[in-house]
Amino acid sequence: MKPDLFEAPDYYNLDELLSAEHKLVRDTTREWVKRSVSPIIEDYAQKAEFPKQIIGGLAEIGAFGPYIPVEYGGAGLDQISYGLIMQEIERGDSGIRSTASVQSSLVMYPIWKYGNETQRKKYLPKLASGKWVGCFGLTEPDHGSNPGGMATNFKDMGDHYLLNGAKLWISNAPFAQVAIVWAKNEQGRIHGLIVERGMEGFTTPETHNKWSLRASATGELIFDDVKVPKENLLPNKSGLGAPLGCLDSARYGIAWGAIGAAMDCYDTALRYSKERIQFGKPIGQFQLQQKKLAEMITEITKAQLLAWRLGVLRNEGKATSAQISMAKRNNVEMAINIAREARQILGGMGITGEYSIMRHMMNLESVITYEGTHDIHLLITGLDITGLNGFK
Ligand code: TGC
Ligand code: FAD
Repeated sequence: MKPDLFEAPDYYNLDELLSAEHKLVRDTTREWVKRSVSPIIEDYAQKAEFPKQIIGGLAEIGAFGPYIPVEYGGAGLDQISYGLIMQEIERGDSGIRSTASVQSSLVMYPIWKYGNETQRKKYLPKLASGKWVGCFGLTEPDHGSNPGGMATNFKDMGDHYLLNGAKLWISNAPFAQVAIVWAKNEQGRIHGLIVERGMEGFTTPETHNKWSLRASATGELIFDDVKVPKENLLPNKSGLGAPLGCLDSARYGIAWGAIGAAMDCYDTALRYSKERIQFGKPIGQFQLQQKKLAEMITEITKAQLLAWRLGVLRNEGKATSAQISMAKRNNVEMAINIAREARQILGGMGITGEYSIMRHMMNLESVITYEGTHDIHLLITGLDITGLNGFK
């Protein structure tokens, strides 16, 4: 792969909206990505393997629980810093951002928000330091967009719960030490359970043959009469709103992350357009290529403004789930379109692993599907503005 020469576009001087802490967090993450992700990522994507050696580095830059309080091992940062960390990591690779998103928003967040103090003290420091990696089991083979229909269930056996069922498409599953699992009790109410690797009857087979997120490990969670200690139930929230609350935080992170992937594609295509000569001129001099590049920077700038404003609203505790859906949907579509256009600017070179664009483009096919598909987020906006439910 070519050396990482990334320079971030900032067409509207958005840096002026960031605090000194935001810029420090962003620049530290950017440097770490250049040093620890860029040199190895293409190789790991080609091998379809998650680079486990970067877990310690992710913990050191504060990517595991950026907004979790310091007393539990988190970085105690605000929502804009969290977003900037996701942006910079996804600039390197969406699969690496996935690992950080899942750990922070889908594992640490529910333990912090819905767990008790004993659970917080037991799990959060281990997760923040990267000693343990977690995963989040909501999706099932027959329940993807409609998680409320889930079949995974647990029974109260007096001194423990008995868990049965299966989850599919779970990021980090093949190597995670702990899983937050969403399951129905005998009354059909959804609860979160903390399931640890090693519990009898719990297995995590890996999902192979992915053309997307190849540097992220994906798998199943299978529960065959797993005895879960009663103290592993998250006591402070139940119902579908509990897992959806975690998704709000992760979807917000993706709205920023997608900007990172788009910026990398744009920056690569811009540089290439000035260096590649055809018909005696740099291809960047041709109007058709300028149209592509000008539209890219316009869309990136709009996405940056959307994410920043959403971050301000989240810092004030005012962002709605529907606002988060709009940003996730818009920014991921923006990124995938830019990846496709940028790939064309590189001509044949665009399909090789010498450049990051094709990897970003394939990764974004997962990002546009997970955490709520592109269609589901449109329907969330539709419901919000009309009051009419288009899902069912
Ligand atoms: P609905 O009746 O609308 O709602 C059920 C209850 O949930 C509440 N609620 C929310 N609460 C918090 N945050 C949200 N975003 C919420 N949205 C809804 C709602 O108020 C209600 O509460 P209550 O108290 O009245 O019961 O539910 P529904 O069954 O009609 O479904 C709605 C729908 C389709 C929007 C929802 O189920 C959905 O978002 N589906 C998409 C599923 C999804 O996003 N799955 C993601 C799995 S995790 C993943 O992909 C991780 S990838 C990680 C990585 O690698 O980065
Ligand atoms: P389906 O729900 O079957 O949807 C198929 C199509 O139908 C989509 O186009 C969808 O938009 C459309 N559709 C569905 N319902 C409607 C409707 N009401 N109206 C109109 N159109 C509709 N899940 C986890 O729980 N944890 C994870 O860590 C995780 N990681 C993932 C990693 C990867 C790489 C991938 C690909 C997925 C991951 N997922 C995870 C699962 C992901 O969240 C689901 O794939 C996603 O929610 C969609 O579910 P589905 O694949 O079953 O598609």
